[in-house]
Amino acid sequence: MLIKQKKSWEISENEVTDYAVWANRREFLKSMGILGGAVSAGIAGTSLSSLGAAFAAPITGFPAPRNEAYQLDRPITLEDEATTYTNFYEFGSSKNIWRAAQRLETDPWMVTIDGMVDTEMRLDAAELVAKMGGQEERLYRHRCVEAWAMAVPWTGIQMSKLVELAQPTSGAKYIRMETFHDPDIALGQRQSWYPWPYVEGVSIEEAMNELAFIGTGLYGKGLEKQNGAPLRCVLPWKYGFKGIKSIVKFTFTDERPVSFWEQLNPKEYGFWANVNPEIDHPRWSQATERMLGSNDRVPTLLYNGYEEQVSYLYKDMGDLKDRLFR
Ligand SMILES: Nc1nc2c(c(=O)[nH]1)N[C@H]1C(S)=C(S)[C@@H](COP(=O)(O)O)O[C@H]1N2
Ligand SMILES: [Mo]
Repeated sequence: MLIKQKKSWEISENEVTDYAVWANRREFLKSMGILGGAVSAGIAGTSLSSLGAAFAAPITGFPAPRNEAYQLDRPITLEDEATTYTNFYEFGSSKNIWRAAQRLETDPWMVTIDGMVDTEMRLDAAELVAKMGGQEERLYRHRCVEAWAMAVPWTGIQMSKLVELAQPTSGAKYIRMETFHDPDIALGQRQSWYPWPYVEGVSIEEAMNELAFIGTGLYGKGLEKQNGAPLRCVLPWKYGFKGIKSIVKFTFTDERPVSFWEQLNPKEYGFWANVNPEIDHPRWSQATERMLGSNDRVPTLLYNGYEEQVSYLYKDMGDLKDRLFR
């Protein structure tokens, strides 16, 4: 059977429809006088967010067209493995938290973009996705610092589109990202020795790299809660802990953010955290990794196999150890 392959830049019919639904919703809000003066207020969309939350709809547009530029060197991990073996400390420190994560309410989901930007914004996740221009699917490798790995089809949006939307001021150097904080729902957040909420960060240069991705889906569907619904970060050349889940805030700043794991243990979890087989974790080797669903170990690749795309980001950073791990 001949299947017409969509080019990566072609927008899918799904997304066109979704955009129309979204635009109608805006029209509806406008007709009710809710959207009226929002833009002239200090924070654009404030009145939409407080009143509009009730109208929010989940992110749609799945499956999104696959961007064939991103290929894998290994089989795709079974969906069951990737959705039942997850790290999400908000719901507990074991890998088996997928049931506990179902308590998270992800619709509506308000996201704040603030800090060193032209106009601060507060808007629901689906609206943010629509404003960034729709989604695509990419096959990426994923490497946890604990030396397990997977290969999965993410749906999402290139992170550069967030930067374009936010219009950072010239002094901004980093994006600080933050996960929700709700210990009533996420019982792991009652463990007071962790520095909640989970925080991560990237330099704006990194965010502009083509691989940096805001994930909204996995296996052609919206993200499962345990995988970080409704939107998370995906940085395939870095250790998985950089891929912060269930993001509620993007702050543009001139100060390097201190990540959750870095704050807990800076000797073991550095800010840059680029995958490197030659720099061992203080407590284990990083030379090999185990693919989820298998007991075999395969060699770890420098920058998780994405050296060609990302090495320019770190070439002037000095000491190898600092540049590749810390
Ligand atoms: N908010 C939050 N984000 C998080 C984590 C977490 O505990 N909390 N764990 C990280 C780690 S260590 C990894 S390996 C990836 C795992 O993503 P996955 O469970 O979807 O495979 O999420 C990262 N993002
Ligand atoms: Mo991880």
